[in-house]
Amino acid sequence: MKTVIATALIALASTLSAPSMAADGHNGHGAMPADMKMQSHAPAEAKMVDGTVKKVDKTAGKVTLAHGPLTNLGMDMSMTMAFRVKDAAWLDQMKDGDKIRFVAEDINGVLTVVKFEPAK
Ligand SMILES: [Cu+2]
Repeated sequence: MKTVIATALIALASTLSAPSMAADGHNGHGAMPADMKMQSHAPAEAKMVDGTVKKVDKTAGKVTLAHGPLTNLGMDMSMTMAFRVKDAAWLDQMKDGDKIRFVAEDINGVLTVVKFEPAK
């Protein structure tokens, strides 16, 4: 039993210290660590937000986006910042000034666009 509790605490500690916790939003299920793990990065929870492409850096695999609030990442206001993209091919579909809709997540400390579509 002691071992089980210790393991659970370690899992909880690493979950809490991981920046990706913010991706879950503040749904208040912190009392159930196992439950939290299962729900992390569920695509259905992610909401597409508007962004404007400022700079595409294919060499670095990054795009700079002016974006609205990304509440799943704890960003409550608009800002301009660089993101990695999950699929490098998306960079070919983006150019300066493009309006897009996207979902970003914190993947091991790297802010990454995990969903993307051109805005109509
Ligand atoms: Cu930001």
